[in-house]
Amino acid sequence: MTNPNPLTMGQQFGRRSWAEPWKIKMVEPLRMISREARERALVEAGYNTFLLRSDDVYIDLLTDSGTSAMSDRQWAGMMLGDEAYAGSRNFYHLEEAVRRHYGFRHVLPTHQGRGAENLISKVAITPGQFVPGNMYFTTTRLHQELAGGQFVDVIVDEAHDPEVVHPFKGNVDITKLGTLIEQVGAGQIAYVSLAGTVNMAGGQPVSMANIRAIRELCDRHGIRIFLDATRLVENAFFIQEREPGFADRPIAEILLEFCSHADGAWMSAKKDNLVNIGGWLAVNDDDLFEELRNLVVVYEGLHTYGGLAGRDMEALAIGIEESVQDDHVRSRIGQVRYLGELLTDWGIPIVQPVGGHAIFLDARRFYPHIPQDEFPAQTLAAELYLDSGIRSMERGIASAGRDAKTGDHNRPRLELTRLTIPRRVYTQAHMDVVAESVKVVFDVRDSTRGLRMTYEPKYLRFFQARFERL
Ligand code: P71
Repeated sequence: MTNPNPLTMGQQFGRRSWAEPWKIKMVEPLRMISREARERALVEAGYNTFLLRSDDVYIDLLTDSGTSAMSDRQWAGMMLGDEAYAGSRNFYHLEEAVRRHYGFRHVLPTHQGRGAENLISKVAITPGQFVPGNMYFTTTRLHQELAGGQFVDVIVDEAHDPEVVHPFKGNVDITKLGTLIEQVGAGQIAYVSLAGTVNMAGGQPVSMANIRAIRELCDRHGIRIFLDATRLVENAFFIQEREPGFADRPIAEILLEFCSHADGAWMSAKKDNLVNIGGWLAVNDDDLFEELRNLVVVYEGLHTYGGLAGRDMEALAIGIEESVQDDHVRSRIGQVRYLGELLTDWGIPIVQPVGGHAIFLDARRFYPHIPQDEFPAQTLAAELYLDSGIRSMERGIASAGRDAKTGDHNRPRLELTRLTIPRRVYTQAHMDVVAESVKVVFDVRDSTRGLRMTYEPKYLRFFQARFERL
């Protein structure tokens, strides 16, 4: 039967459709294995999606980290690698791109984000100091703790509630930050650790007004602000969209202004910056840079390569340029929203509003009958894989680890399963397949049982933990 009144998806959602500002030049075939084979693969992986082989995965939404597609210009750049041990020309291109778009004076390459986190934590934290931040990120907090710091969450309360709609759920609560400074004294604050967007809150942004207010407070107390710039370009998109006065400003300009309020930034270039591997650390202060430049040779490599090949730095320099283009960011976040709109329309509980890089399924509301100690978000990730071969990531009690003092589980309010969208990789049709699979798993939710952890590693346990069905 023909549909008498066919509507495009854009029309169904009451808006003009957008399309990607690129066309496809090369394709990578996908493989889909049988349900029986997925069943076996899942048991072998201990119900942990990190332990699956990617050959057994159909649509891989584990992460947007290092999984993006590079452009023809970036691949051409790979051929222009200057693999000199010292002073590679590609380093200078990278340095120039970071200076131009993030505005910081001194730049060090690192092998990826956590390499930069290690360096800044070691240099900027004195053991016993506190590090206030807008919600934790796993690797960021661990490096802060390994350096003797104590992370303190100062994000607005709204961030912990997946149902509250707020335009800037990544904001720091200025009162919480002010109270902490009063309680422990400014000298006991290592720095403010500010991420935009906030990954664990659902990819939620920080407003320009908020960073201005943090700057003002910190200036009064002589406290530094360091940014986690991993998804700061996406953060700038939300400022352009939602904050009065920014609608007509290009994303590149907003990004630069945001960074101008900070003392430095670390970056996992595997996200916004459109490369498969890489990171960087950038600061303004000469003395601080001196220390970092000395330390980078211990952990990463000489200060002009930091663990990266020349070709990686070239692809990264070009990736930075491409990543700040308005049409790129609009279509990237548009695709994430498209998936979010479908799921919302079908009544599936997700974190609202939809953030920049992923859809976060709210496993608490998805599986209200599974207690948090039975890993509802981990269960949901396993069920999605079983249904369709889609790989997602747990972001709940398993990711939160244990309290260093009591040894008990940390029990985060957010118990989420993340469907993370790589940049420039999947099509709208893939998003349809994903939405349909989530719906199938949702429809049989009542008969789904939770998991028990059978193996627990000491550090970042979610990566290698094993589970079995209850
Ligand atoms: C993501 C990742 C990659 C990841 C890391 C840890 C557990 C699972 C997956 C990495 C980030 C990030 C932010 C905000 C620093 C890093 C570390 N995210 N800050 O979301 O999101 O960067 O992976 O390059 O070392 O899947 P790195």
